[in-house]
Amino acid sequence: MINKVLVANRGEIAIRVMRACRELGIASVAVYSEADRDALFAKYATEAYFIGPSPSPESYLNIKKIIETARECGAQAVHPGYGFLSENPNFAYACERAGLKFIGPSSKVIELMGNKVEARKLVKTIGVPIIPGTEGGIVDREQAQKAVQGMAYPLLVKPSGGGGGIGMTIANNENELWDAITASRAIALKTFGNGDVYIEKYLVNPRHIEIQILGDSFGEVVHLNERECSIQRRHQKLIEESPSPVLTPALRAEMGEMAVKIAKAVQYQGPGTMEFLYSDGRYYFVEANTRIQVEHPVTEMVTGIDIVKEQIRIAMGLPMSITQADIKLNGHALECRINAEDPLNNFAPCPGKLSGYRSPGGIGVRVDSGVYTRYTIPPFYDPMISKLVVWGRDREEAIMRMRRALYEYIIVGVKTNIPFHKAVMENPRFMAGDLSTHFIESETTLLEDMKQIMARELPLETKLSQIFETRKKAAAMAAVTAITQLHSGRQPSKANE
Ligand code: MV4
Repeated sequence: MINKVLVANRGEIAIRVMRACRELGIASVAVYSEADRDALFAKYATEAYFIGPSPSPESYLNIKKIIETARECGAQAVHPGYGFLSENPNFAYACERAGLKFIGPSSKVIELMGNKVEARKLVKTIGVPIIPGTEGGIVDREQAQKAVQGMAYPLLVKPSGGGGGIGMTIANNENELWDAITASRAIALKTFGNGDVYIEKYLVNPRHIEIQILGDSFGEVVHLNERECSIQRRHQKLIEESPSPVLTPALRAEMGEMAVKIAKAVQYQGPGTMEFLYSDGRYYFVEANTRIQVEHPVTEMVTGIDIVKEQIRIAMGLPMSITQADIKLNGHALECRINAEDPLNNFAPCPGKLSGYRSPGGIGVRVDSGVYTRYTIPPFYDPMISKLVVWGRDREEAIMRMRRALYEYIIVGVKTNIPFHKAVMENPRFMAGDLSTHFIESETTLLEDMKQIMARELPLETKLSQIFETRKKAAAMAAVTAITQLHSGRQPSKANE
């Protein structure tokens, strides 16, 4: 029985989880750091406990303190959210040992999938395509040369102990190979405490397509179709969508089946994501994520399934409320991650006080956020303000709706990446669905487009900051209307749908 869940996370995802708890009639417990005394998630919870200083190693990463708090308040389960301890097998194991249900897969599955070489080996044996490459255990120059014999350059050296692109190093030729291995190993050792690396053929311009799966304790596994997450910068995703503009129904079904096969092979429980790279009509498994992901709402919008609610039901030992036959793809969803960062200063984080804040609304708009007007975004954590998610009957409607929502968004006091998102929503290649993981670098006009958008809006921005600083509410409403007048631009084409 679960009637109280401790949420070992903060911000919008903590609220997302607590919302699911409320709908299930379950009490939620927040744990918060010094910097989060005024945070919304701590107020939203049925109970909230202070767990330590602002730096996350002393609070959100403090396994002992979190487990102690869970036991003292009588929670039966712990939800880890994403980031922080969500993919730490030691935390899952510590929960298991303390008699707390870790809401996610078992510590064994987290550990297995956390080792990229082991995950690769496993999916290969069950017939899932992987990128041609080596196993781990690269020790010296000679053995490395041997391991890559017959493989064409460029090659990519990847750490075995952790994913997300950290420490990946390209080798363009034989002369660069050992340096790439040494560089990758050093980063791997420092960030993951494991210097083992493996080598793959480098895909020059792939798309990132991931399959959302759900597995329950009865061995049932379903897939909820794909999300395309190719628009990213330095391994930080910025825009995600579902369905992918590039997948055919046949390929979608095939990749879905492959993802289910992987999950079944490890008796996967809870929501998970199988990450694939897509290039020239082929797809390859790259890694599995064993957590609820930031971009899960995109899938919720097109399937109508509450993934977090299913996750909690699964943790309670209940069967999923859906079968594969119930899962339909309805329309199109887009997500823009709205970050407090300066788009004109290399997207540097820009925490601070939101002196004015009004999020968009209306048909087909969902905003997942943990902020409110006059809240101060602390400098200690990731500077995401919200996830702006829209639904449309097709991609074209979703893009028009996203533009409309972006123009409604009022954030005064901190710089945000909204101008960047506006520029992308009017970019011809984006509109045509021509995406790749190198989209941002290769679209050299984006920065200029963004500057133009910002220049166009400068008078209003100035007016808005004056208004919000003097708190003239009626004037703020007038400015909202005025901002929507700026809404203009190219129409997305249906050509590539
Ligand atoms: C690759 C690749 C090209 N070739 N592997 C980065 C995150 C990690 N999950 C896999 N990643 C990549 N693996 C081969 N053999 C290019 C990337 C990659 C990437 C992948 C997904 C999304 C964004 C990316 C940005 C740069 C590189």
